[in-house]
Amino acid sequence: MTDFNPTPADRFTFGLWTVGNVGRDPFGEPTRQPLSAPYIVRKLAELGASGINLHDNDLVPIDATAAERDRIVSDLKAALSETGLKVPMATTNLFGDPAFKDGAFTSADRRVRAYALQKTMRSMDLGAELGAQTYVFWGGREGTEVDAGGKLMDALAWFRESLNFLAEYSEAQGYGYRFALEPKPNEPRADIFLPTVGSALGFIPTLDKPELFGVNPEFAHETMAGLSFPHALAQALDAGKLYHVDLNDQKMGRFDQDLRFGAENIKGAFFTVMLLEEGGYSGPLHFDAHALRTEDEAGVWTFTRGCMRTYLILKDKVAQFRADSEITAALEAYRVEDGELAALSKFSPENAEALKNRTFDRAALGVRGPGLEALDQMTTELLMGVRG
Ligand code: XLS
Ligand code: MG
Ligand code: MG
Repeated sequence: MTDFNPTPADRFTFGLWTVGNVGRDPFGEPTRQPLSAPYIVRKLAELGASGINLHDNDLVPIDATAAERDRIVSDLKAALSETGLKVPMATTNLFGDPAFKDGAFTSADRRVRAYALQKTMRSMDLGAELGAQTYVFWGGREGTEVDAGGKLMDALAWFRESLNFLAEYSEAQGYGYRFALEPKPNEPRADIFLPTVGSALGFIPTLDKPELFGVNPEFAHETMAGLSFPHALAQALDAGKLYHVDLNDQKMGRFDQDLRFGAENIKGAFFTVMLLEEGGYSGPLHFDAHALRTEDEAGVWTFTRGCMRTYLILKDKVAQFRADSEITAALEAYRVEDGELAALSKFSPENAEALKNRTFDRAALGVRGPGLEALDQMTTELLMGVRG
């Protein structure tokens, strides 16, 4: 693996909405022409991706007739079977239409909540028809600008009610979906419900079928919250709840940028790849990012290649990190073990008593330098390509 050319075995996926992003922002019109779904599929296959993901309306316009829907879906299916690309994940656009301006599952209007359920069931049908196994819920409009409506507690109950309904629907239809909640702190709402990975992990056990629900952490979203993405990822892995992942990059304190993976925080990207490769995750590696608004179509494909190439280079760096004897020795020195204390760390009344009576050399514990400067400098130099 020295050419860093991806193949489907690398499990890289992109959203139709990511490579298809036309460069619209709140202040400016699109800068690129829309690309059709079959064209995107063929291009991604050429570049070595393994799949595409979609919102219902990335593919089928919200006002399409049944006949139009069937034609669009069959054109996509033809491109999928021609290229072997898969659709591992699907999701619903519950944020674009004005009907959802004050929330979908958390709207204070029962009619909007019911419409959101209907739209999601239809979108789940579409995903299942395309073979999707993971279903993502990003609650883009589930939030508030002002709390004067007094719905903070109700909103969580309404959210729960909808997710419980949809989990039952998936089982009744035999779809077998695993659901992944995608947290985000803000944008487009001022405050979005379930703003961080930790919030979503706390909410899941309150659902009727918690085993069907995990998280879809996104690098940019945790960064927007001022948090560390690798920390969020580790907690999701530890909980056995990493059901999907959205890879991209982001400058802290900015609007939602969806930058190319590794474009900004290369060290964060490195530890992300390390966790994904070593933490037991075997799902799709999804890039939820888009080319800069400045770019033309050629820039979109440069961006696409760049995301995958950076991941593969960092995967190679992880292997180099693990094979580096000086780094391994420093890591070993960082951890201090003591057999007797390890035995005392399992609770029993006797162990508790023994630990309470133990004498520790507190001053010595505070004096030891654990070597983190050296470890971090070696990591930095490895990433800069001057080691080994
Ligand atoms: C927006 C989200 C969105 C979800 C899918 O910030 O990242 O793209 O991943 O609805
Ligand atoms: Mg995002
Ligand atoms: Mg996302």
